[in-house]
Amino acid sequence: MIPFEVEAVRLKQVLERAQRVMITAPAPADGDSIGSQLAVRSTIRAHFPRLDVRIVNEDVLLDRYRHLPGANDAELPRAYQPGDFDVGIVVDGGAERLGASQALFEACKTKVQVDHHAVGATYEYDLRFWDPKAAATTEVVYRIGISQALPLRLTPEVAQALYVGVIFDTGYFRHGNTTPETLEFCAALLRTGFNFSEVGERAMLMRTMGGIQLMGRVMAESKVSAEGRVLSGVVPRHLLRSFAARDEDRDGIIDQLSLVQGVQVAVLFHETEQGDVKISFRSKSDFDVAELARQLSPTGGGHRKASGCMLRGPLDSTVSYVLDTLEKMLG
Ligand SMILES: [Mn+2]
Repeated sequence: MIPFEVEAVRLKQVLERAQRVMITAPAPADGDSIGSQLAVRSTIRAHFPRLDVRIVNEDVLLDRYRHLPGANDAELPRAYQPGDFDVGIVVDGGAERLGASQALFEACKTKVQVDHHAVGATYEYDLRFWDPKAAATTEVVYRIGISQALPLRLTPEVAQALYVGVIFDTGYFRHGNTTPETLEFCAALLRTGFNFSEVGERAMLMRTMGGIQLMGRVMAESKVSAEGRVLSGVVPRHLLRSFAARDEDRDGIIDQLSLVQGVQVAVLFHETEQGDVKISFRSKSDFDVAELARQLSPTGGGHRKASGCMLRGPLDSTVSYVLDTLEKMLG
């Protein structure tokens, strides 16, 4: 693994002159986003104890990540004004997707990106730590941390934050983005001795009762199309309400759908509070779902095997439109 030696020296110089640093991520902050943010904050605090470093995200952090040490300090953008921070660091996704945090980030004198997404890299950053081959952004953070300029102190607290990023983005080391380097990096994390079984279960596997009932219903009502190549599930608002489930309870449903025999592309439609439709894609073939997401929406994107986009409602016509588009692209 090649550390980001040159970039780390430059980041160190920037931080030496800084006063206040914001670490942000596109919404919704997932396991990789919050894991990366916590580890970046620890590294900066260890080297520059006088610096004021804040984690600022558009949405309230999901309950499943609250057990990570320091995660409860994450703040909302409304607590700040543009100009409050002089260095902005965006992790795990481009600055163009920052939503309510965007204005704060734009006003930073130095804009830094730490990421592994292959697409959405049009934004002009002052400094960029980017590797599309990294399984997770936390792997990129770890590599910054093995530089001589900004060495990371790998405590059990930091290790579990980095670990959650990797298991989230690799689906517990199942996806093709897992490399020998990923496993070597995780070996270093496990040597710090944190309870990886418990940390992983809480962040990834635990469900509320309403969540598991919602999952059951969506799967029972999932529909096959494109001659059996596509399986899609729909989560309308009323269903969420009837099980007293929350938005995040849809997590994991798409992965389960994609594991049905013969399915090449799985799709999950999720109606938002505002009546928009959030769509997730998983590909089990060579079909590039990042390209599909980009075709459907300018803000869509992700990875070849896992992507997503947001479209306007109403739900029913959006479902037909997306499934038709997908079927045409599949040929
Ligand atoms: Mn990621």
